Amino acid sequence: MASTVQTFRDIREKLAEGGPLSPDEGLSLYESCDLHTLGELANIVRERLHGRIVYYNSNLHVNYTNYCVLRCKFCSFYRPFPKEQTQTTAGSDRTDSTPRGKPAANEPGTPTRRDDGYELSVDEVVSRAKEAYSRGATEVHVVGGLHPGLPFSYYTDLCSRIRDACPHMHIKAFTAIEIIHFTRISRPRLSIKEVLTNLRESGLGSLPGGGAEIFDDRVHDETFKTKVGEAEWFDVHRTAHELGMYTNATMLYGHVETPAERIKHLIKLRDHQEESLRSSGAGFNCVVPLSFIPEHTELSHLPGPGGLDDLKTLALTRLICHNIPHIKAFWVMQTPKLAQVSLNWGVDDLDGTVGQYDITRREGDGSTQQALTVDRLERLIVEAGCTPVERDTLYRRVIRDETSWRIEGEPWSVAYKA
Ligand code: V47
Repeated sequence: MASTVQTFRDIREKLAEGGPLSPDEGLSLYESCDLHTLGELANIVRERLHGRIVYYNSNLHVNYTNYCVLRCKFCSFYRPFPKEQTQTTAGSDRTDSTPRGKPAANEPGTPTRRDDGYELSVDEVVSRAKEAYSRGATEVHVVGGLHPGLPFSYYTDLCSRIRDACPHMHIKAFTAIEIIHFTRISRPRLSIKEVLTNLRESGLGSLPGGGAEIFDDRVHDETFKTKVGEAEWFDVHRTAHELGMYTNATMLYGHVETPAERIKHLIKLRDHQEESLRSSGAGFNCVVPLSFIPEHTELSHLPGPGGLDDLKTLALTRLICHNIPHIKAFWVMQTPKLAQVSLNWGVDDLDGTVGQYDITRREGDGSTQQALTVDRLERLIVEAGCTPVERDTLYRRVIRDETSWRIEGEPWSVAYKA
């Protein structure tokens, strides 16, 4: 068997020539304890692509409902929809509905409560987006559970009303799983292409990467059996790419999957990217490895990944997905401190200010706000020896002064109150 030193030497040569890592090379890197060399290798790729730049954005996440027809074991966010309400709301137009319930906010240390379901009215989502836009946010990221009662018009209205209220705000919304759900609830039933086209005409700009989890049948059956599988996830992203729409891709790691299954997942993303870039031009903008947070889930007996595993996984993602431009550490899941360290392990993006996030919540963090200021994001980046660059969703530079922002190369600008 080749020594670790020899393996690293071979891989370093291959990377210098721009070659892709094989699954075996990925696995031997993951299994090696030499975390520093792994970081150094990942940084060869990252610096070739971006130098010392680290991107962040000024954004708002909105989770419009936690009602969901799925029962994913890794998820602490979903709430079952009360049966009688399914009958009264299914098929009805609830675009101006008042919110039911309140955002889930289990106190740390308390058992998961199943009685705090909520759905936000379109008015409420628009008002949150408007507030963020008026303070200079360039992106709204909207995702939610698979609500059994909201009609497809809720989602198209949501996009068109945000577009009308916030004309230059990029709407990144709906995971592939939600898009499949929309094909099922639309009347007459629409195809993936028709759903995406309708949403795009209503203002949708791009798709986030959620819902991918781990592309493996065993892991799928064990942890998210009721959710559609990888074929449908890729169908949605393929169709989006064919329509010229950029998307992101995630990997939820640190639960029941093995390191080899993680690597297989990343290779599938890389292969898909190759296909998309060859045939459509649009593709994945970034990979977002999501660190599993076990609290309040059916998998709460698992420890979740430690910091070293986080770093190794982020570095491996950079090395394996060499044809996907950006690797994002979503600081809400990796924590700001770990995300900062990862900037020297291949990561070049930190997501953004976020504003509020309801899908996951770490034990010990009792606040309902999960937000960072631009100052804090920039400080994290500078302390890591990197150069912060504010980007929009499509990784174009945002040029900002105290009262307005614009995108490099665009003729318009947006006034805001700092
Ligand atoms: O699809 C659910 C994951 C995802 C847990 O595209 C969990 O830029 C950890 O996709 N522990 C939603 N993860 C979030 C997401 C995302 C976030 C930030 C940026 C982007 C992007 C995408 O969160 C879900 C699921 O994979 N998730 N539960 C959990 N307990």
